[in-house]
Amino acid sequence: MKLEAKEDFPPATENDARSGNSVAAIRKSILDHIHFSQARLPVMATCNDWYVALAYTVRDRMFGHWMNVVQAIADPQRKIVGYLSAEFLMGPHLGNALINLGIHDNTRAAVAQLGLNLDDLLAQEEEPGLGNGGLGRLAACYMDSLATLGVPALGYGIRYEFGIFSQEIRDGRQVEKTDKWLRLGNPWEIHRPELSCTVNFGGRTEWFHDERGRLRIRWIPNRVIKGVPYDTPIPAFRKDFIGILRLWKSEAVESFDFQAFNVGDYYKAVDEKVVSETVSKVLYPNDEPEIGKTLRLAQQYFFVSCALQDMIRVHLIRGKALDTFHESFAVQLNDTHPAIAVAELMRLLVDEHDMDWCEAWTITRNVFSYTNHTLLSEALEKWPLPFFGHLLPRHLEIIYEINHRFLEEVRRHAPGDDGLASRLSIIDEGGQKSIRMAHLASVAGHRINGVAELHTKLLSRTVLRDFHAIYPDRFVNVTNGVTPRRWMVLSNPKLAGLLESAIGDRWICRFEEEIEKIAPLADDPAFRNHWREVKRGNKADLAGLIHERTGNTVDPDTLFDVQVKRIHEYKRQHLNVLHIVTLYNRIRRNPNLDITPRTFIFGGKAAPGYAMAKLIIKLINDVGAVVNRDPDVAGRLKVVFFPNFNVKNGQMIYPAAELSEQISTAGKEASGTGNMKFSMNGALTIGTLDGANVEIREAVGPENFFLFGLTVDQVNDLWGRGYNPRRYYEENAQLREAVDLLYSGHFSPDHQARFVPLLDTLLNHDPYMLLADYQAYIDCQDQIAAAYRDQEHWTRISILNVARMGRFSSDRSIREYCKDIWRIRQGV
Ligand code: T68
Repeated sequence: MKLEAKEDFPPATENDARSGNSVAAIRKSILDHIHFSQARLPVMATCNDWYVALAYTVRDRMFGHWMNVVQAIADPQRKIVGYLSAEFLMGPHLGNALINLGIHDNTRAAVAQLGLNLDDLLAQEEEPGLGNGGLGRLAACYMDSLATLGVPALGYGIRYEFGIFSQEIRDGRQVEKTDKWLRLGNPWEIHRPELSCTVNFGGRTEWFHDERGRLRIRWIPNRVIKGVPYDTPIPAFRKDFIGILRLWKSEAVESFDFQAFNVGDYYKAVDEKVVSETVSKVLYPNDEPEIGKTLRLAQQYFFVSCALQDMIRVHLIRGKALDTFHESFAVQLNDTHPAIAVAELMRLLVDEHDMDWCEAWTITRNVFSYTNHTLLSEALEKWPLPFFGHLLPRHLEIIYEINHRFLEEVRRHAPGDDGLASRLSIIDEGGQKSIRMAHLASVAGHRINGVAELHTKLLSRTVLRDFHAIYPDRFVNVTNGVTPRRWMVLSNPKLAGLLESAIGDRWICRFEEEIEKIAPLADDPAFRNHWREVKRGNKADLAGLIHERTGNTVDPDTLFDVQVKRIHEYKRQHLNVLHIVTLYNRIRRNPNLDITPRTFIFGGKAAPGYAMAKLIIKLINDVGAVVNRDPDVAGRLKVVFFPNFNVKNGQMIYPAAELSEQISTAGKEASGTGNMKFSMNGALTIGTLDGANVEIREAVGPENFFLFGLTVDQVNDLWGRGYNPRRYYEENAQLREAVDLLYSGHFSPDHQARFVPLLDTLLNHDPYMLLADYQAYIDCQDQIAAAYRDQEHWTRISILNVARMGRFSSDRSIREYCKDIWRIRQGV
């Protein structure tokens, strides 16, 4: 089907008053929206009114592109990506849209003509924090690349009313505040009530005879809610194309209200509404145990069911029969959170659309593929059987059937190997019976991918080893990538300007081929000077922001050593603290010591229920408080905890960093993506051989990467031999001195024993092997301190880091997904 623009409804064009990109057209459009959308006199308009008017102005300019996507979605020849993710951490839309639409400069001028400053309007936007960290941000980078590569894509997720909590630091501790991001409205989304779906929960199943006399099963739910989609356009970089982010809000179904009203029970009706709306109310922080969290499972099923109903609707609009559904859609499961989609598609095809099981299974297998983001056993999703059956009785039956048929296949493959069958089973029969969601996703997915080479290798040797043994061809690696649009052009305009003056602007969307062209300039002293000026400017900007947010004064001429990411023991922020305490001890011993002055910048949220992570935040702040005010230190060490690390703050922090801390225990970080953002912005990395660090080091060259620490094999070997952390403490005077100072209460005079739980864990168990890696880390940091003194050499390495980051653009990742997983041709 081709959608023709009717002659009497000509499409909007560039020159249209409504959508033109000249300064005058943009200015007129903003004023129109102040009047027609906000109903304000310009003299009375608030900063938010101007922001909203500008957001609508920008959004108007995407609608023409939207129509191109509608064409592509309606074209039965084109496969569509359905990206299913419980999280999309998009970050603020306005700045990104101005860059991608190519109207940044004209907008700045138009806004200035209205007597306003664009930066104030950019600051007005509340960040949509609909994700926890890397996984959600990856989904956002992928939406940007899908649009930019012209691949028709629908990102499906949940329109949480409250996103990730916002973090305040009080007395050195994390305090969580609810994130009321929708308080002042959201001008980027289009409400589409006509595309609503209903979703069932609970109840039971029963057999019945259909009109043709066949015995079938139907689900009699005891609760029905409605999913209402809100669409946000995700603009391509300088192309007439967008991606659609379709997020679902849960609401009460009208019929429920009516039932209650009919019997005069107004309060029951209102209660129904409240309960229904709860489903999309709040994002769960990661690292919280999921056992017993009915709402979490309800959320997963809710958005996945809406998404699949929506995809089936699109497919049928294309005029095609359901048996070709897999030709219309490739559906990616972003981790196991949407894995219930496997059972839901089977239910929709078999129960609702009367399809034969085997045919439905073939389609399902063709449609889905699964991305794994973690090897940590505690993070692998499992749902207890009775609990699951209570919420989704029909899906439990379907999973049993899928499992039964799968295990038959396994037994044919390896007759008599009951151990293999029980290890592979979707149902974990050991202890409390539960459903292993990673197994469900792996049985169904025609492709299973890890997110970095090392991670994919470990995945097929550990967590999914048995799957790899029987289905080796399903496993592929797609190393993560990040978008250079947001993480360079938008967040680091000074660097982008310098790059543009040197090699033009093709690197922005052809990063892999173009960015290496700056490598020869590493040998050009004038270019290196410009490079340093850019970094110095970004550091000064960040220093201003640090002062505003924390009251700390930091010196932009010190080495900016940065670790920003979720707070987790495996990421080892406390190893970084041990280094700080070690330097502090050296200065206390010799106040005249000639050390390279450093500013240590930390940022990140701890899951509200993760006590150890919260204690690490307190540790950073307590150590900072003492070090920062010690006169002997004389400003040579500064420690700051930047509160509320999120996308907006990240955009200020990455460009100012000189050293990127990627120091997880080898084998624990699936990929990392912050490591890529830092390096693209000219920071050098200190890192272990973990996640994508391995590939970053290969790309930039081992001589331009500060490597330390045990490898995965060495870590396993040490566990095998019996790891005794206390031995490292006893045998290493420097380490002992640091640990003892922490034990002594020097940094916590108000509560001497504050850090005992953390220190005892290190000495007695040390599950992340900080003590084993301590000396290697300190030695490596000493080398860095020396290297920083040779600024010409440091700058050279910094330039080479950026030049060699081509592989880490999310455009490359998406090309690989298209080719190896989705079997999609690229678009416009
Ligand atoms: C991250 N995972 C990986 N999980 O830790 C990181 N978990 O190495 C990788 O680079 C990134 O994914 C992208 O692949 C997460 O961010 C979560 O946020 C999460 C959320 C809910 C439940 C479990």
